[in-house]
Amino acid sequence: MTRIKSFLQWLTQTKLGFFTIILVTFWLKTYVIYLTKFNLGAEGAMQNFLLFLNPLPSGLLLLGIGLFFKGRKSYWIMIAIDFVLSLWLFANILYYREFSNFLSLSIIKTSGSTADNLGKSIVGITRVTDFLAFVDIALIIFLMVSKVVKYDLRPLKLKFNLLLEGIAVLLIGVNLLMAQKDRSGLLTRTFDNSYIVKYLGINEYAVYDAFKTAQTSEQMAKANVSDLQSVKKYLKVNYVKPNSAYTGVAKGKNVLVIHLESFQQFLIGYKWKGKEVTPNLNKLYHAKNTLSFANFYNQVGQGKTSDAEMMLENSLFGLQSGSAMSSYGTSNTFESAPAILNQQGGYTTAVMHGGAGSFWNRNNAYKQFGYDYFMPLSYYENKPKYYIGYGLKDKIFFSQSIKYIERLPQPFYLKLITVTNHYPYDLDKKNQSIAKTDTGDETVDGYVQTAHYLDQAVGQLMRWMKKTGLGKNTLLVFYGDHYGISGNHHKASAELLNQDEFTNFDNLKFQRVPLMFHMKGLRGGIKKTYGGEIDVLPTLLNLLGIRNKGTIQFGHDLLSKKAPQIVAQRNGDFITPLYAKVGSTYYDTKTGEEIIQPDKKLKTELVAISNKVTTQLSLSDRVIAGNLLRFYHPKWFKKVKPQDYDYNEQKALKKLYAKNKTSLWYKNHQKSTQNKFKTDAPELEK
Ligand code: GP9
Ligand code: MN
Repeated sequence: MTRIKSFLQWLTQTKLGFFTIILVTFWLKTYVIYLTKFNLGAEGAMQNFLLFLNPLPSGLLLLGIGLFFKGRKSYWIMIAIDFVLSLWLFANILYYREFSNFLSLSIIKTSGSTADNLGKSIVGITRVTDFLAFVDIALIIFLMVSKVVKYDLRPLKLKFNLLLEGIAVLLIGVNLLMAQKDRSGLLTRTFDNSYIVKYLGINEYAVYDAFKTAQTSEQMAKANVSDLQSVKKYLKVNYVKPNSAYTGVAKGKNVLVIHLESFQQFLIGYKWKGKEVTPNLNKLYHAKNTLSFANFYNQVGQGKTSDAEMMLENSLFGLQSGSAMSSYGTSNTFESAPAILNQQGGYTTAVMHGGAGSFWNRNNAYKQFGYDYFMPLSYYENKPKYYIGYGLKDKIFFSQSIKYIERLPQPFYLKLITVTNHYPYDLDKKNQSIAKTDTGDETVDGYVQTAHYLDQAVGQLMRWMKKTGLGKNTLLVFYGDHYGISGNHHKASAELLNQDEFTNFDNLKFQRVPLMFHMKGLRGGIKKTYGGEIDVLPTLLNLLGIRNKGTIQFGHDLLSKKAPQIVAQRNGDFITPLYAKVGSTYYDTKTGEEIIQPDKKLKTELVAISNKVTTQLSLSDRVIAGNLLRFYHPKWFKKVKPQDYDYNEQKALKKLYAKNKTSLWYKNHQKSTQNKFKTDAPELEK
């Protein structure tokens, strides 16, 4: 009894006791807010442990500053620091509710109006429980006013204070190491702000974000109009006229882009145990009204999916490290596909994805791209059995997307981002309908299963399109975003391909992914042209008959007779119909043999190609890092204002459901076409 009493006395009557109260309440409050106000998706013991731990180190460090002061001041400084931290938490609670993302300096800086808008609606979106963010402060002030807590005016030893700060820094370090171990590339690859909060904490996120923002604005400040001039000059010299035989063949059609997650070209036609892995896509690949590309390469870097998107929407490369969409998507100016199609073709534009809206910073970047709608996971009904890995299972995702697709005013430009065929290629038993491969490499063997599942989902969507007639006036674009089996699985990859070995050159060729344009009446065929993701936008714009001269795009029309056919990889490797380079080794593309001693002429040629590749990449990097498109004012393009876009579900759906005579729903006698989508998804069985 006396022990408890003396502990309470210590808590309330010594400075260190007070510090303990303020630190522990701050810690617990933050943790409760993590669990109740954000969707951080902590999985497994390590992530849950770090989520619990992470408010402590920064709390110790920051609140500890108060200990350096003397007398009463010390108490009030701690409270003031607590208040600032709580305010940050509170602001994030509100922002997160509206945007499913965390506040970023670049948002506060560049789009004052986002803050304005939020300001106006703050009252509307605030909930009583949000004030939990200040509950500890209220409690502490109450304890002080009611004199339960008494000032202890004795100063603490400087050495002791420094020791506490030292421990805090050490804890931050340990936290960081544990986080990096669980999620490598956490700080460099810029996946998702919520990852930083989950692993490191909301205060560390603030520092991380400030650092990133400072870094990007410094690069931006250095850039000027003359940088854009050099890019323009380069693009002008390297301009390739598109193939006029294809110009406008898809004019005015809907464009439906199907993002095939982690889907490699080798899957096309691949059989396992006598069974086709992707029968629907195989059929499409060979169909007479499909333009298929046999030598189409992914060109992504660390930004993976987001790099693929960056290339497809902008014909700009991803960056050497991190994700361009994450680092620059919030603040940069772009001249992207959705905005171009909207302005030049009256298209309504939308992205649907059964994963988190904040992943790869989509919910900010899409506004800069000019997407009218973005429907991430929060727009979908989610149940534990619907979800796997990074999002809804594709069949569920498609089946629930129908109600949005059919409401889109036509013509539309729509991208559906699938995700079930994603590492680690896990699929529940009920959804498995082809055997795993038997290389013994666990990360590889499930790949055919999830790919098969994705293919079935695509088949179901296609049948719905046929039944509803949507297929008649839609140009379908299929593309694989990047490899599914990384270069760390040479042995298993050799087995899959039924080869004795799997060389670095094989791995380069393994980077091929599908690209198919499918449309009723399209003059198709399997093209051998070498190209990559950077080329999709110019090719698409030509098919749609949309002017594309003088734009800042690094790709070329793949159907052009003069397509340069030099396919860059983000690390500077390349492949052409004749030569390839991996690291410092050159290969003969036809034979796959290393070119050991090239003669002088060949050597010069190889170096010239190599230089072209690096020039291209670095100029594209300059466009992004310098935000050069802000200096670019072509007559035919109106700048996109991100504040014109709002992905708030209620508002967006109200707009979408407003009667529109061009929508599929309207044309179907104002009835849903949902019943025409047939799926065998076991989760949806009655
Ligand atoms: C997540 C998904 C996966 O939303 O698009 O991205 P990836 O890991 O493939 O880059
Ligand atoms: Mn991907």
